[in-house]
Amino acid sequence: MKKSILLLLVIAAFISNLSAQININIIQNIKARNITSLDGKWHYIVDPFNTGEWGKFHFNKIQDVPDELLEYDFSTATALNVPGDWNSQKNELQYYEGIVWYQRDFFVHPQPGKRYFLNFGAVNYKAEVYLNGRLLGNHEGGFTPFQFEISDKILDGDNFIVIKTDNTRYAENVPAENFDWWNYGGITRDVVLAEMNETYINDYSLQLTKDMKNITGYVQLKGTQLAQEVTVQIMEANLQIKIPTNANGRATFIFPIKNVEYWTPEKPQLYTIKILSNTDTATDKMGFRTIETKGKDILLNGKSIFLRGVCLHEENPLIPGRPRSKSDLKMLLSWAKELNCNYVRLSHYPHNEYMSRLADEMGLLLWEEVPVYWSIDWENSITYENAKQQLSELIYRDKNRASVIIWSIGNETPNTDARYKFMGDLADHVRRMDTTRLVSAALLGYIDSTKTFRLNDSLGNKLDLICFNEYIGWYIENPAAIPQYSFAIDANKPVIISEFGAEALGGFYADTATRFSEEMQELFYKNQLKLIAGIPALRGTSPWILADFRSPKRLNPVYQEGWNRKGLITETGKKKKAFFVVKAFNDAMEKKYKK
Ligand code: GCB
Repeated sequence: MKKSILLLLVIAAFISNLSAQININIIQNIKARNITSLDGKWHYIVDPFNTGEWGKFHFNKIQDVPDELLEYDFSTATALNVPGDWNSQKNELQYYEGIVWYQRDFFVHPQPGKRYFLNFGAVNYKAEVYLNGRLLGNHEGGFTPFQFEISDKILDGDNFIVIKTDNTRYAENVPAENFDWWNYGGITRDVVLAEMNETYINDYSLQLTKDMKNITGYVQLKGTQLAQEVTVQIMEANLQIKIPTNANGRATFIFPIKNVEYWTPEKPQLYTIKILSNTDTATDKMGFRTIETKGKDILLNGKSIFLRGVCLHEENPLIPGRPRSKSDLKMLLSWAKELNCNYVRLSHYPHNEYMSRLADEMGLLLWEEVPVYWSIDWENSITYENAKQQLSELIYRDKNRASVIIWSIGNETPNTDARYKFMGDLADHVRRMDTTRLVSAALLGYIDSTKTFRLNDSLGNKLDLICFNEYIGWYIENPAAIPQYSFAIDANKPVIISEFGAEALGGFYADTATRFSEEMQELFYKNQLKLIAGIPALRGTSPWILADFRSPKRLNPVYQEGWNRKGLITETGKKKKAFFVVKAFNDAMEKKYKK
């Protein structure tokens, strides 16, 4: 065996070993399995005093005899749509933070020899899940999937699920108590029931090696027939490999590629992946590309690129609320495409899995992030484990997406020793889980007496990119003053300005010196883009933000009314003047990097 192949095999085994140690039990790409959707109407009870715990709401009692005292009743309670946050569905729940109980029935005929799983795309923030009155388990973190096996609890015929959801903010949570977006609560993503064979394909990974010559990865079975032969096929390229799984159900592989076109934003080539075992088949769509940095450059498939981006919240401003379907998400990414983006920063928490799958199809590179945002309880080991778990769940879920090139471990965090330890450990953790992507965080800088922006954050040493947010011309002075500023960034790494932006109320026209006017926002972008274009290592920008978004922190009664107005697009979907300034910049950068 060639030395390089041997080394790759060792690396593949090492990676697969590490991911095996992470405590995640989720069927990869569950939507492509034998599933029943449990979306739709769920009964709900708002419970600000946690009465349901004492009243045992999880038993879902129905009054048996007329004199029975029952102080709750799901069967006659009104319903909320799932997926969907509660805030945008009921006027009286717009500002509600606390406990809401959800309940629904489902009917199933369990088949002999099959296994059954309940899978949730996301519940914000805590979920306590019961099936037929029995506790299945808990999940914490509002933006990542979780799953329970219910084979031994499912009944033939009618079943019921009760979930206690709670989006109360606490200082030890991730995110903590203070953040600049709406704290949408509830079952915000799809719920599915999956029927699996006794031994099934639980997880798999396929990655292009750094030399772009091989595909490396693993297949993980679960069940009792763990030692099998599995086949991995890349259909359109006519490639296939057969490999045995070991006693733990794991097969690692590496094989040379032929006839594979690399994935790029310009040509987002995806392949049908089929994984076959004696007891199960899994399918997926994947693209293959490499991403690395070399000095000040970001190399996609070995070629220097510029990330023409924009930041995004997972919110449909037209609702306004959390997106409720794939088409809501497609609308957001289509707006980014109209801005001529090849890149999107999915801030500040893991977005819906559909987002990265759409980005794979549409040709958008992604920055994905966990909500380690502003002030976190840095010295609390439980908080650290929570952040690490959310990060692991995100990486586990999206590791096969070609679009995802950056894992961000947080946003605008204070430069202290405790935070360095917390986030430095997160960075190390990411590198252990995934060696094929870049690690980053949106850092903060400072401005010295000569109006020079500088960075002095040792966390930068742990990261592949220099990314920072800056609001010169909005929180600091005004847009007309921007030309007086300069940047002094001297590291030999690519620089991405992960945020810069200014607010404008769509349709409010005035002069460039008037706050919240479209003209002031337009001038802000003209001056900012001129200024940052002078940074020699600039390799990407993600203006804050694509569309206006709701935030309880934005209280100006005339211009904001609970909206952060830094969108390039209004809450009704209209492009502001600044949109076209950013688009022109993107067009110019596209031309420059085509050469
Ligand atoms: C920031 C934050 C972002 C805010 C934004 C703003 O620096 O990262 O979450 O929404 O500023 O509008 O102030």
